[in-house]
Amino acid sequence: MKRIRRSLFLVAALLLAALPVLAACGGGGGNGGNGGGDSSQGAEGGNKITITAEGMAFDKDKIELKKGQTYTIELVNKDSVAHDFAIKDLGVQVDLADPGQNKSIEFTPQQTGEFEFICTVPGHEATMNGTVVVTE
Ligand SMILES: [Cu+2]
Repeated sequence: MKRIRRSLFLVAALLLAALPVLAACGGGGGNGGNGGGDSSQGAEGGNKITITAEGMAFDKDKIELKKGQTYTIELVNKDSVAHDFAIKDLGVQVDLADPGQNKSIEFTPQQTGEFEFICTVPGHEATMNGTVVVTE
C-alpha cells in the first residue's frame, strides 16, 4: 500500500510541474496564428477599390480612402460604351476601358479632403460622378 501511494504522489507531482509548461506553449502558438491572419488581411483585404461602370453610371458615389495608404483602383466596364475614371484634383487617371474591359492603377493619396471623381468621356460626367473622401 505504501509503495502505491508514493508512486501516485509522484505522478501527481510530475503532472502539476508540467502543467505551466504546457499552458505556456499553447498560449504562444495561439498568438502566432492571430498575427499571421492580421497581416494577410492588411495586404489584400482593404486596399483594392473596384468601381463598376454600367448604364452610364458608376456603382459607387462615394469612396473613402486613408492618406498615405496605397490602393489599387480597378475600373470594371460592364457597359456597352467605353468609360474611364479620374480624380483630377489628385492627378488620378485610369485609362479608357472598352466595353467588357478592366483597367487599374495604383494610387496613394497624400492629402486629406473631399475630391470629385468623374468619367472624362465627353457628356458622361453628368451621370458618372462621385466623391472621394481622404481622411488621416
Ligand atoms: Cu463614361
